[in-house]
Amino acid sequence: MAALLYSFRRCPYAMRARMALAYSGVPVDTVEVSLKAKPAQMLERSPKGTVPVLVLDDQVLKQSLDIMRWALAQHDPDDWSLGADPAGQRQIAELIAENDSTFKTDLDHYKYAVRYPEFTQQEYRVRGEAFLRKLEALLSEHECLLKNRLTLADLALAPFVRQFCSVDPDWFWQSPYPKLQAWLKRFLESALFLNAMAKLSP
Ligand SMILES: N[C@@H](CCC(=O)N[C@@H](CS)C(=O)NCC(=O)O)C(=O)O
Repeated sequence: MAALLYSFRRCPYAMRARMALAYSGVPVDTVEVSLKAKPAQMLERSPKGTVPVLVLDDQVLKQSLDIMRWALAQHDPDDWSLGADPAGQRQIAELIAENDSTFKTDLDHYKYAVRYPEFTQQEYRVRGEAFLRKLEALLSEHECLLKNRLTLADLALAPFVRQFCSVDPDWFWQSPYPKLQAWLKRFLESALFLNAMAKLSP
């Protein structure tokens, strides 16, 4: 049986999983889910009810990062996982952990500022900019986040930076982060991203 992916097109976690699976070349059947009407079969397999979910013959992966890592363990032609570089692997893990915790919180506050009225949207943006500055510094050293080529970190983070940009694109594209802008632009124009965003009907 081909692997089965439950996905939601605009979800940044699902995007990173779709890109890693496409890159690995593993055949996958994708089911586009409506988050308002999740399929019963998906909920049976993963009661926590978040996407993405990857159903394999012998296991069900319920976290986007597990799906990315599983895909790369099947086939990683350009060594995105930095297989022979334990220090690089640690850097990947740390960057993704920071993205998925503090930056994701700052992003949600910025994006949904009306729901968090203690601070203004601009104040939430300023919080998120700490991470943008960190990425800008990394991108001043190499073309991609950790090397002069893509690693798992770029693909795992880019969908979230894209969301941050989308909250106020005029602000983002004139912000003092030129390396980050160029990196995001390359990502948005990449075949990997464009193919992962191709429309499927629910
Ligand atoms: N830690 C999970 C988070 C996934 C997640 O939160 N996905 C959101 C969509 S972007 C979701 O499914 N939310 C459930 C809902 O909105 O009902 C992962 O990495 O896969």
